[in-house]
This record gives sequence, C-alpha cells and structure tokens, in this order.
Amino acid sequence: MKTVFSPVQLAHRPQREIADGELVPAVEIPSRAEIVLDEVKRRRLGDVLSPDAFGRAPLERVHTPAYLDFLDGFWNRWTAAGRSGEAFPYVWPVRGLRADPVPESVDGLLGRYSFDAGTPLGAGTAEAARASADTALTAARLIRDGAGSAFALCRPPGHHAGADYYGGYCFLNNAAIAAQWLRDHGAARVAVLDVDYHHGNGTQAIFYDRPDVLFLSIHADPRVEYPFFLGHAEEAGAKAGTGYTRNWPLPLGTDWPAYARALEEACRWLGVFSPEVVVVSLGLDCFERDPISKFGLTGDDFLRLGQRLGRLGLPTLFVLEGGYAVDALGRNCVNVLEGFAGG
Ligand code: OKP
Ligand code: ZN
Repeated sequence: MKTVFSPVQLAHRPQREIADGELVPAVEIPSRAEIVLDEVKRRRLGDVLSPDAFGRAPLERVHTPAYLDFLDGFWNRWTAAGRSGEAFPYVWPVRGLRADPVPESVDGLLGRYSFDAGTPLGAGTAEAARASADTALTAARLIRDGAGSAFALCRPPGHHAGADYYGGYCFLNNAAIAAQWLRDHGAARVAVLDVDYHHGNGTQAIFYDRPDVLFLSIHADPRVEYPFFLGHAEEAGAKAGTGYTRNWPLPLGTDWPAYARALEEACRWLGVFSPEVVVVSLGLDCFERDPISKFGLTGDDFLRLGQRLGRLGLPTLFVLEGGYAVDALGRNCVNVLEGFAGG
C-alpha cells in the first residue's frame, strides 16, 4: 500500500490548547505524523509519495469560498492586529446571534469560522492544512487510477471541520474533500467510514442531505464525549440523504467485543450500499492508552479492525484522523493498514 505525506504538514505547530478549563500542552503535534511515517518505513508498508498541489477547486467542492479566504488570510490579519501568539476564538454566533454580516475584527472572524476554543491556529496552520488536503487528494487519485488501497498520512486531521468552520484540531475536511473528488472523478457512490474515537461531525454535516455519499461513524457517545452536539444514534440523514448517515455511539470503556459488533453492522451497511470506494477516517484514539480518550482497543485489535475492512474487498482510501498516544500511534496505525492488506 502506498503512503502519501508531505513535510509541509509539520508547519502546523500548536503549542497549547484549551481543554478541561486549562491551557495545557497541545496534543495534535507534528511528531504524530513523524512517528507514523517512521513506522510505515520500518515495516515496509510501501512507497511514500509526496502530494501534488490540487489547487483550490477541489476544496471549494466541500468548503465555502469565504471560509477558505479566512483560512488563507487569517494569520496576516492576526499579526497586523498586533497579536503574536497562536489564535483562539472566544465568542460565537450561537442561537439568536447573527453569523452574518461576517465581523471585521480578528476575534469576530475566529468565532464566525470555528466551533470550539480547543484548536490553536498559528503561523503555519493554513499551509499545513492545505498540504494535508493535497495528501488526501493525491491518495484519492491513486485509488481512482486503480490502486486497491492507499494511505493518506494527513495532519492536521479533518473530520470535525465543516463547510465553513474549524474545530477539534481540524481545518480542512480531508476525508470529505477526497470523497467528493472521487465522486467528481467517476465514482457514483462513495462511503465514508469514520472509526476515530470522536464523532466526525464535520463529515456528517457536509454529506447529511446526500444519498451519494454514505457516512458511517463508530464513536464515543456524544452525551458524554466531545464533540457533544452531534453523533447521536437517531441522526440518519435528511431529505434525499435520509438513511445515508448511520451512527454507532458507544459507551465510555468500550472494548473490542462491543466495538466489533458495531463494526459488523457498519460493514453490513457498506455491503448494502455497495460503494465504488470506501474512505476510512482512520483515527487511532480508540486505543486503551490514548491520553484524551476512553475506549479499550489494543494494538492487536487494530490489526483485527484492518482485517475486517480488508474482507469487504472494496477499494479503500485510509485518511489519518486522530490518535494521541504518540508512542503507540505508529504501531496501531500500521496494524490497521497491514491487517487490511494482509487479510
Ligand atoms: C480530534 B480528533 C479532552 C479535550 C478534547 C478536543 C478533541 C478533538 C479530537 N480533554 N478536545 O477527532 O481526534
Ligand atoms: Zn478523535
């Protein structure tokens, strides 16, 4: 299986994040990607390619032009306003407040285009996010050109980002951008299977009304876990997309037997939908020792997860999302990929 990665993705270097009422060291850090890349090479998964620049058009198929302008131009505006440290929003246009007109001040802009205060935006963020999306697109093109699988070593991750908002360490929705690109380049039906510990709220929102992209997510119950405001079992799509979103919120402490039952159901839906490509939003934060998560999957369970996906026999694009136990991240990630390839 080929891997796509660019060192430009390391330019996003968050220092601190707001979590649980404190400013704490950031967890979505460059070494995550380096650890995964090292393990890909050590275990000889396959060639590692650099992404090509796909430009803005495939991003605009998922994100609004105004949001993309915000991301591209924000750091200049922030520094021009005399700010120096990484940026955090602190006020949002919630119920009854107006999202439009879009504010002119940097603090207003941050609130308008985000949904949480836990996601630092810094000098290299836009450039890294763009490279991360190009990584997903380059891997998607490998699949379009006939590969049975490919691994997009994306960072920063993407599945929490919506059409016009960032959050959850995510800026551009890499998996959604890849899925849409595959739709635009010959695939009639694409499925996104999100196995990150956190619900992929951005991806769900982007495809919620659509029957051509199936969204399936297995994750910690949002009643007790981030992102709290999406990912409940009854969310099943709307309008023409009714029935084309499925959620499996699971309790904290879930280990492999219960996880595997949800995965079995998701695989059954994949069989019924019969997509031309499966995009796997590959978070590794269901791991038992993940520092911010509370599921109980082991290293061997990630091998089992990959094997189960391999048995679907469908062209599969793996897009890296979360996973913060940096010491075990490489092993867990490559376990999924090898499990998939090795049967
Ligand atoms: C991104 B991805 C925990 C704070 C959690 C946000 C988590 C974002 C996860 N104390 N903050 O889905 O892995
Ligand atoms: Zn996650």
